[in-house]
Amino acid sequence: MPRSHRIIYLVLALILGVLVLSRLWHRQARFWEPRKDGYAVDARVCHAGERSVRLGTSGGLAQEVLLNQLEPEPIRVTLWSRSSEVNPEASAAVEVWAFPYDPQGIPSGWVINLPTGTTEWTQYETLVAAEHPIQRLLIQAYFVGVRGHIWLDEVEAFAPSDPEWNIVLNSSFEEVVWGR
Ligand SMILES: [Ca+2]
Repeated sequence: MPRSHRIIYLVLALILGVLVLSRLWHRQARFWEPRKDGYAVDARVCHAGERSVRLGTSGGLAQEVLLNQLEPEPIRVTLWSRSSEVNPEASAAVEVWAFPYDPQGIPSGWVINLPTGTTEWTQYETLVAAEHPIQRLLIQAYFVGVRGHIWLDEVEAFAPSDPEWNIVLNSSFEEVVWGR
């Protein structure tokens, strides 16, 4: 095989390899696991800092936070969200699940409904007030629709005993890692 052909094959193999890897690996927000079809880190649209996350139809993400409460204490969860051309029948929400220490215990859930249609950045919140001490909190967002995008930024949670301490990690989606 002529040398020039070998170089062409090598370049084509490299391009193919990069394409395959970029399909399998993409940027993720640290500490946020994708759900369903996942999410995209958006460096062009954000409410604070330089990034947000964008959900397409069938998108989702989640983070589990260890609280290890000794006494029941309400947790205030706040977030910013905006939407673009989301069909009105779409179902989009952030669910907050509070898990008790007892593995057989039933978790309590709270829901923040996210906007449909086209909306500017708006802040939403809920108060998670479980009857029993919370061992861990699961915060998960999902978007089930047929068209449009929903953005999230500054997903934060605070306990009244320390209202300055946001317990959600990478809540503004500024820390980015590569992942699948
Ligand atoms: Ca941000």
